[in-house]
Amino acid sequence: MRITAARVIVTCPGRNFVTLKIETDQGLTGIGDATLNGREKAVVAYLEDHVIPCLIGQAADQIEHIWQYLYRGAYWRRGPVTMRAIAAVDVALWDIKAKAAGMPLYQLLGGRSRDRVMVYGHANGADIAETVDAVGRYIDMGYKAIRAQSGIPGIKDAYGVGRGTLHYEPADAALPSETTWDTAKALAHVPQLFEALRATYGFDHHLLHDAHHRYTPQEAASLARRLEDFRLFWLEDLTPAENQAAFRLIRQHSTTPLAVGEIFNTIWDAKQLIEEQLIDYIRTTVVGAGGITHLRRIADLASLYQIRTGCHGATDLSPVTMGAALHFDTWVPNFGIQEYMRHTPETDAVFPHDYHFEDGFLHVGDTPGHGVTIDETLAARYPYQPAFLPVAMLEDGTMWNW
Ligand code: CS2
Ligand code: MG
Repeated sequence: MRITAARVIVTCPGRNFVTLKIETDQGLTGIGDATLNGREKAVVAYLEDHVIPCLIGQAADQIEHIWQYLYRGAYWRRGPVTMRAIAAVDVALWDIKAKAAGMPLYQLLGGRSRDRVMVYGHANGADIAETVDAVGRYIDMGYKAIRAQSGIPGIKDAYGVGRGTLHYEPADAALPSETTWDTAKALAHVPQLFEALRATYGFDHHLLHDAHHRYTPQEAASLARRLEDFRLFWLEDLTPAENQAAFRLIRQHSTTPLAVGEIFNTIWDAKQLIEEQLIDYIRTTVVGAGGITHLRRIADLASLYQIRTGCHGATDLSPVTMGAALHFDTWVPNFGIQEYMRHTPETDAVFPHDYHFEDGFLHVGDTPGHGVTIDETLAARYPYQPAFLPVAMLEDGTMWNW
């Protein structure tokens, strides 16, 4: 089976998505997600100018060979743009291979390790009271695990507090919107949020929190220790992880479980974190870390150290990624949890899929392939809209980590 054509479909049903569609000489097609929030057009160009010309004529069933060709052949290795382009090709080819085999993708990976996939949703509010109510709504929807983020007194546009009750999209302007940060105010506030949540709902539900790279290692260690009594499922992205060794300090002071990795794009970004057991969950994704082929390698390394997967699943990862991730989650032995920020009805209409949510779990479908398609006619009705992620600054104007 040979690749005869490939094209990039950009659509914006409320937010931008970049999808690669690969066609073969046996009539089978496959799709992969290539969305990089705030930098979508960079991946479009990388695919159209530097990847697709190399795919035509290649054997569609040689997934590993093509992965190695695109990774080693680029010479300039790694990075979010390159690895998302490779991921899109990889997932489209796995989709085709599973269709050719007449089986859902999870069967091709090795079959079920579980009958359903535990997910967590995003509850947020302008203040503690609103966030407590929002968590209650997620409990009423059946969620077993809920991420809680609240506005922080004195901080403009604190991370994770969206507009509206269910859907949150941070890429909100044609140029980066400016938000502020103040670590002292955050360190004083976050423990109060989880004290209120545990006092209201007890310990029957998993609670998670995303620190979104805002703290220094010492501040991160302090927060992790102060939250220990509230028994979080995880504290995420506590401190920028370019310096993987920084997590040693956090580990020395706290047993709060740690999750990192949504912005990682290869195994090398996490190797030290995993080998030194500095984290408990690895957040790398199908779209962000080179597709199924590479994510499988990361999960296998993590399993040697009893580290579990916790794939990122924000709205800026398309339903194609969610679908492929669910097949991965259904197979991977060291599964932890799957993030599930619901897409809007407009997005779901552009990307018909066979997975469904029930009582706090996502259930993968059994359609051959990854179970997600794209309605190209509908997609064409939503042209690309420039959208940047915000930037964050300290109150004196110092650039910080958004
Ligand atoms: C967040 C993301 O869901 C999360 O854990 O870190 O929503 C992140 O802010 C976005 O994916 C950025 O585009
Ligand atoms: Mg995050």
